[in-house]
Amino acid sequence: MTLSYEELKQVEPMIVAVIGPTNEGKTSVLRTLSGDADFGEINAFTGTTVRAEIQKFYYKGIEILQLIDTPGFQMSSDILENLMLPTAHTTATGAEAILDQIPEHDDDFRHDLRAWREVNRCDLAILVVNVMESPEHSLARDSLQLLARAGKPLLVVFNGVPERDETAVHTDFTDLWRQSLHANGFDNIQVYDAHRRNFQHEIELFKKIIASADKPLTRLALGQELDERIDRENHRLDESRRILARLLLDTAAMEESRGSIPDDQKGVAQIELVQQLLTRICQCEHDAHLKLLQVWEFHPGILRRRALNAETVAKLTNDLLGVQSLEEIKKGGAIGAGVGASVGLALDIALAGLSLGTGTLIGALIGGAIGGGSQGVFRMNYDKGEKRITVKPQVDTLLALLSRGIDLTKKLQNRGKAMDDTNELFLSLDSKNIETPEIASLFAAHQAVTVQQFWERGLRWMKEGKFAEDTVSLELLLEKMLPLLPPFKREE
Ligand SMILES: Nc1nc2c(ncn2[C@@H]2O[C@H](COP(=O)(O)OP(=O)(O)OP(=O)(O)O)[C@@H](O)[C@H]2O)c(=O)[nH]1
Ligand SMILES: [Mg+2]
Repeated sequence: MTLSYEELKQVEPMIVAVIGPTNEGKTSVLRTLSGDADFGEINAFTGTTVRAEIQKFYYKGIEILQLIDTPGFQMSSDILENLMLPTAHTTATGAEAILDQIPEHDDDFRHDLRAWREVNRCDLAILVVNVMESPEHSLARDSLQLLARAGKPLLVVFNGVPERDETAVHTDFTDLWRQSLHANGFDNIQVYDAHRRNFQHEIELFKKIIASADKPLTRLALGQELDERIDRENHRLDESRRILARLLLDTAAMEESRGSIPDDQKGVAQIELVQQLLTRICQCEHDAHLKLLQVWEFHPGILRRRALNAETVAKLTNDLLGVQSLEEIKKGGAIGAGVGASVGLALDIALAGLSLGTGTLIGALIGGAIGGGSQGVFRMNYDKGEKRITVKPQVDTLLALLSRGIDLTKKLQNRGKAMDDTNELFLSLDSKNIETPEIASLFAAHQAVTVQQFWERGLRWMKEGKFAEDTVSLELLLEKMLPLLPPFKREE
């Protein structure tokens, strides 16, 4: 059901106060959740946010939600003590009663006062806690007790701020937090990490906010905004897949060629041509990465590049196939171009998902771009008549580009806007540095024993002429790997 304009005009924004002990990541969570990298002040000291700051959310131009960042609690223990004093006369209840116990003109209580004013007027309070720290320290413990007395609907967000001391052992206090919260009557909990953004968690967090909205029209508008949020994420994923497919198509179509090369200069010319080709591929890859950064709205400065060069490509080939497999093949008599062909073939088979060459548009383009006799990384051709050398990228290079592209996309998708730009993002071809588990395991699978079987089967098929050499696997790469960036489902 869509809201009419008349209904939309009647929507009142839901008021949500984001609260909690100081320095546990309230402002960070809000930055990542809103995708607004400029929101608020963040730093490693306590008392960073000094006054309430509103982040507004809109649906079709109508304000539907306010998330209010607040100064962190610092004086919970004192406030709780005041509340327990026999002299603490108050007729007020809930958050009002707590506000009554906070001195108005005492500078020490300035932050807490401003935060509790927001608690008092909100429809829902979101308590942000750091689960890397125990809930048993006094600020956390007493803040929970105060909140239990305030009687406001509470949604708890688990954020993870690791110890700043790099050598410290990181402990996850999630279970202890759940127990402490439960003991205070709070069971509405959502994990949402400000630095490692998880869009599924984001959807769940919004759903929990929506469930607490008591005005029906506001609830409807919030639900529709969530659907649009999911559409926006899917659109970014679509764009990313398109950018990567384009990169692969462009690269597959590249070649470098030079004629009239005497026999004794063939070696040098080959190296030069490969270098030219690599430079072009690197440029093309870099452009694609900049486009990805744009799609996910990140500053280009965050990307520390490990360029694709001859060394990294060679390393990748080695990563993929393992020295041992190469040795085996040599023993079997397949050397030179045969090895190259088998490399391509092994990849074809490994990645095929057993649906070979369906003759789609991509297939046709690639079929033309890279023909048979693959060399794995690059293919070199020497035309004796024209004395012409031609080099073209091969399937390993494409696999490397696509792996890095998918890995980068995932890293960008999962990078919270709260992380600052000095925190660089590394891309490399070393399987140990690949964060996307599916890609890492794909690489691992190549290195595993099964590779051996692929090789053997591939060689046998080739000998028996069952496997056409030009069923190049770009199409299969795209088919198999682009689904590693799956879309999210809209809510019902
Ligand atoms: N690694 C990591 N650090 C985080 C995360 N969230 C917050 N931080 C760090 O924790 C510190 C405090 O974050 P803020 O967002 O300023 O915390 P706050 O609760 O708003 O703090 P006050 O406004 O001072 O009460 C900063 O140094 C952040 O970079 C996280 O998810 N991961
Ligand atoms: Mg703050």
